[in-house]
Amino acid sequence: MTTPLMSGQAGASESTLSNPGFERGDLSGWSTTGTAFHGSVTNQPGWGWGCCFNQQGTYHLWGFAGGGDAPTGTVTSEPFTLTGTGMVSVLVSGGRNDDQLYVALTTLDGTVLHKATGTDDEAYRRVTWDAREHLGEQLRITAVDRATGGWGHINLDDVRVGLDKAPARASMGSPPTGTSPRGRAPRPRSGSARARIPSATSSTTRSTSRTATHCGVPSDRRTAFSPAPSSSTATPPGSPAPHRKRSSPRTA
Ligand SMILES: [Ca+2]
Repeated sequence: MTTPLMSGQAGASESTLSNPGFERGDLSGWSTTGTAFHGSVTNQPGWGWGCCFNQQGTYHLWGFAGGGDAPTGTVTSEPFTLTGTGMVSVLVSGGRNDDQLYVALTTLDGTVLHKATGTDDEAYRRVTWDAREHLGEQLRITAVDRATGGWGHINLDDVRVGLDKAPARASMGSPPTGTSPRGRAPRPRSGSARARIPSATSSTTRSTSRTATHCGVPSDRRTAFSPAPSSSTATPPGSPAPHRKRSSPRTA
């Protein structure tokens, strides 16, 4: 019912990434460590007992597909130059663990600028990062999986570089993380312009402490991440909420 703010339907992203949405059906343009993402590029629309991932296009990176939850590892994109609007957005889903499962925007030396974990849900949601202060720089996208237990996987699709407009809300942070004591459901606040984008200050000498905060991993799980835009939910039109299939009820 809510219409997406951003036109996520726009086919392949125009970025300098050669395979930003895994539409080549493989991991070309990406490099891995470990085994978590081996065999994880899939065209599956659902995860077996539920549906749907709602990936962009045909293929996506389902962290579970290769070897389940147990394997660990990383997958990292080739470098790209941040151009256009300075926004970088990704589709993320999978397990929720801010420290062990996340997709990150990093510098070439691996410094994390922004990151987002899953929400214990396989359905993708779009996360948009305002990276305007890094326009012109070379960056990468990395997915990290250090988790081995239940929900120990992270999924990624459709990296969009410099295409999305700055969201109406602050996008400094990342989506809700597992460390939030307030629970997992961000309160929908339709229409409330909750935060302002400090566009005027984006080119000024903003204190680097902000970047440092993100890079340095918040000391004691302070709420460094603002809630995700509630309007870009992972529930697309026509998609039933994922539910567990129970054993079929017995009828007389
Ligand atoms: Ca895709």
